[in-house]
Amino acid sequence: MFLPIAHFDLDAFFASVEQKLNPELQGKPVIVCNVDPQGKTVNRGIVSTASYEARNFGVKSGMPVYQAKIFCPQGFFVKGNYTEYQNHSRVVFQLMQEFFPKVYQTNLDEGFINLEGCESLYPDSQILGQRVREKIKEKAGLNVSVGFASSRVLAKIACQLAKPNGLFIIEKSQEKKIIYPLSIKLLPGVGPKTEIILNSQGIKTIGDLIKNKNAITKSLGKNGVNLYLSALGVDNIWFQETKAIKSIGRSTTFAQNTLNPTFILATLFKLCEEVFYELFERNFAAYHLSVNIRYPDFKNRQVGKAISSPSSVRELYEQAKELFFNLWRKKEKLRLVGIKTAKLESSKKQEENSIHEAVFYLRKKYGPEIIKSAFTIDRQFSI
Ligand code: TTP
Ligand code: MG
Repeated sequence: MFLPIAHFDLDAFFASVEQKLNPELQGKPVIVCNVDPQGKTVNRGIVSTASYEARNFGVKSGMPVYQAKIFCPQGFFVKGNYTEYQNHSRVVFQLMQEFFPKVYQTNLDEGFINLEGCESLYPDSQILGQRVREKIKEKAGLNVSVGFASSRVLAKIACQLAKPNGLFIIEKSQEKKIIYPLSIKLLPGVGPKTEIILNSQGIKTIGDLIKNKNAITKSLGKNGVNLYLSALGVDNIWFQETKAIKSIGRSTTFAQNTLNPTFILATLFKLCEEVFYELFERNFAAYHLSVNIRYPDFKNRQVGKAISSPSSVRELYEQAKELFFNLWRKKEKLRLVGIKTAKLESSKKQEENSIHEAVFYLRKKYGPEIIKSAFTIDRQFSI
């Protein structure tokens, strides 16, 4: 049977890349943590993702690392390697683009394939889904789950039902039977807060949500309308094909709270480097910049401004630094610093960018540590 939309999502993505690169980790509970600027995992950080072996112990994305260590003391806690994740992601998406004309990346590790018009080429979604899974395993060495359905939202739900390492197809005639009894947690757009609100209204399943249209539009407004459409399997605004990346940012939680400006600025510089090279890679010009800080009591402050698109890391950093000093009063300890660029527009690569290009390729090939600004060397190691 042919279905027009496929959704694919790599399994335990960061952890699977770590397991692939280090065979000793295969079959083991692996927990990828965000890392401090010295490259060490920190108990104060959070879990980026956990391998399915670690999930059996209750470890989840977003959990504080210290808690993950309580749940799974025998776990292998590894620091992330974003460059490797980007490289693996690129292999997967290039492969998909070779086979299919309409591939839409929605995240580093997930995307849709629109197969409308391809019915005679790929008449059987079951066979196609297995081929996609085999190809990704063969070329990228990673497990992927795939869902097929008549719309994007349903294909995304199907993909969750396929996990881990599986294939799930929701045929048109089976939609209600499959979707209605599912927990609202599986409906895209329902996060922990929305779940609490819906539960308080006695709404636990997607079927409940459909029966309570008025109640949810009252409690959730526009989001309620979008959720209602999703529950019906209709692609609302969240699923439109043009939905593009709106911002690119990075943040770092310090290993210890710090008020050392040299150290904080070196960290800010490193974040600027990462963001700058991601903008460069994606061919984006950014026209808005914001800086955020978090205090030890978890209070956050943020400030932003319009910028002319930065043409070097240094330029981005100088603007970020200015914003940072608008926010931060010396003598205040900080827990986290972050930057975000937004108002992104596609830009043409310029010939004069050859230095950036050279640095970019060195970073891609050998990792971000291969070439550093003198500004960050040494300064990062003193708190
Ligand atoms: P997900 O696709 O949400 O999760 P996953 O690939 O680890 O596991 P699965 O899809 O099998 O459920 O996210 C993709 C990657 O994004 C994930 O490997 C790590 C990163 N990530 C974070 O850094 N923090 C988070 O809170 C989440 C959810 C993901
Ligand atoms: Mg995934």
